[in-house]
Amino acid sequence: MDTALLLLVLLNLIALTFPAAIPPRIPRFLKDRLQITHKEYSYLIRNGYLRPRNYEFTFEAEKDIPVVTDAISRFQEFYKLPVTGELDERTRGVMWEPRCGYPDVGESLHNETVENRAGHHRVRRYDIADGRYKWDSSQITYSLVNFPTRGGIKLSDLRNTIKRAFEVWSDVTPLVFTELHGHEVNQAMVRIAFMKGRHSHDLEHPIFDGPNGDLAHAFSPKSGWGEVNGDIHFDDDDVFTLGNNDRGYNFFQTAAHEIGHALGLDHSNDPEALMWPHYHFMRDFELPDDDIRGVQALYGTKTSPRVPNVRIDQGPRPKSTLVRQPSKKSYCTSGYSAVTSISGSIYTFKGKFYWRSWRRLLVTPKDGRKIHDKWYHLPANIRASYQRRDGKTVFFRGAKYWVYFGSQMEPGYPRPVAELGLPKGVDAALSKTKAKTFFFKGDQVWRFDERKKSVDNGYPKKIGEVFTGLGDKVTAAFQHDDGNSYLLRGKKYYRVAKGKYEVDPGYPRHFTSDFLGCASVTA
Ligand SMILES: [Ca+2]
Ligand SMILES: [Ca+2]
Ligand SMILES: [Zn+2]
Ligand SMILES: [Zn+2]
Ligand SMILES: [Zn+2]
Repeated sequence: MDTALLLLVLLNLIALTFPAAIPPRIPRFLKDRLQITHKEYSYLIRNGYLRPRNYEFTFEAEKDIPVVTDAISRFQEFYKLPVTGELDERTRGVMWEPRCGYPDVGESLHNETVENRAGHHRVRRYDIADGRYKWDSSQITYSLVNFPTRGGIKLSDLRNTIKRAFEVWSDVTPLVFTELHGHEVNQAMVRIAFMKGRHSHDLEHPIFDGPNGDLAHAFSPKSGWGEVNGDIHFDDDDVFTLGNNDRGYNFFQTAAHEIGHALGLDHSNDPEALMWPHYHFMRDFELPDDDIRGVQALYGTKTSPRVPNVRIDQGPRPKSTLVRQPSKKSYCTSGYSAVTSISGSIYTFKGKFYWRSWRRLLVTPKDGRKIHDKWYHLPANIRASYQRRDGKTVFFRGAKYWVYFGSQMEPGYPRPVAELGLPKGVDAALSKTKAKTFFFKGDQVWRFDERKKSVDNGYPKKIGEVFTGLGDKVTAAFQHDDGNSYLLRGKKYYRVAKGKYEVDPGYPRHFTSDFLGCASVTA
């Protein structure tokens, strides 16, 4: 591999650490014009200020500059600084205060999308994401998976401090917290661990930054993070202590804050609140009113619980924090009802779940992610999907189709496929050229003109009349960024080269081996 290609691959891997396509590094002309460092730019992305996250720089100053200055303004607004859109010394100072690694606004660590929640933090102080991310049970189990290597807190003191941090929340709600020990540690709903740097196989999992900066992060219940939902990670490069001194950060208050996230609370823009993103030591700690209102909005008050006090079986947790166990029905042996290529990533769909891979590297957890965590209001059992050349993604199921820009559904959808001149229940969609998209159903194929928005004359035809060597059924298809078309039947796929309508020699091959990085399967 030559150096330029290697660099390209590395840059793309870096891009994967962010859930959407805004570049992880700022273009030089913006960097110079706005006097912003890569580190500051990356802070704005990480904490949810750069929106939309699927923005691509145009290299036209009048378009690109406001994207960044608006992000700085939103940051200044959240932290109650003079809103100038410029990184002055005071703004920089606030930016590098020790803080929680959970984002401040818009996107939070409970899903990959942003825009529909913009503005909530202005309406009210605490933020509970419409109450979607909470535990169904008031009986919540937690565990201590490992221990800090720095700071020298005795294990018994650590346990006791965590217990008191949970009591901060159970004092004002019907919640009951129980610690699990020994072999049950990984079955707890809230698992607490001390981790350094990159500490997960999930490339989208936030990375710790060494001493200071981010001190900890946590994942909302029932969010899109799979097995780490509800978990709390402390940065083991930071020093935690029991008191308030220069040697480290107060463990009790940091833990109480992170438990707030593990219960479903987002950051508050009330600087007095425990859920304020920064670490501010509070003398004579008492849970502030804003946090009480927040947690009670989710779980009810202590005297009149809104949540029935019934244990709901959450199911066993995976065996280990860091090593994912292969599920019985592996994504490697599965067939997929739809496959699409979006900006170079392969998305596969089955039932309620989707998987994403990039250059054979599975980016989502092996058990997949919920479709509606990425595409709001999109139903399960998607049968066909393609990315239109205008960047929008189109999904088909039964008699309807949906159009999305990023994670947002376009207004007015779903709409009937009949208006496109297509039959109900298409099996697959292939955006073969800029102007022409092919739809497959049974042994027939329709050629759709994207400009005229209608099916071309003479269609449908038999698949064999249009594509040679493909057989008489296509179950999924995608046009990839290498210019080739890929068409699946069950677990196998055929490649049709750019500009051609004939299957390349050497096909079919096994789809999950070539695109999801699975071990080769003898066909
Ligand atoms: Ca840190
Ligand atoms: Ca399909
Ligand atoms: Zn936080
Ligand atoms: Zn983590
Ligand atoms: Zn502060």
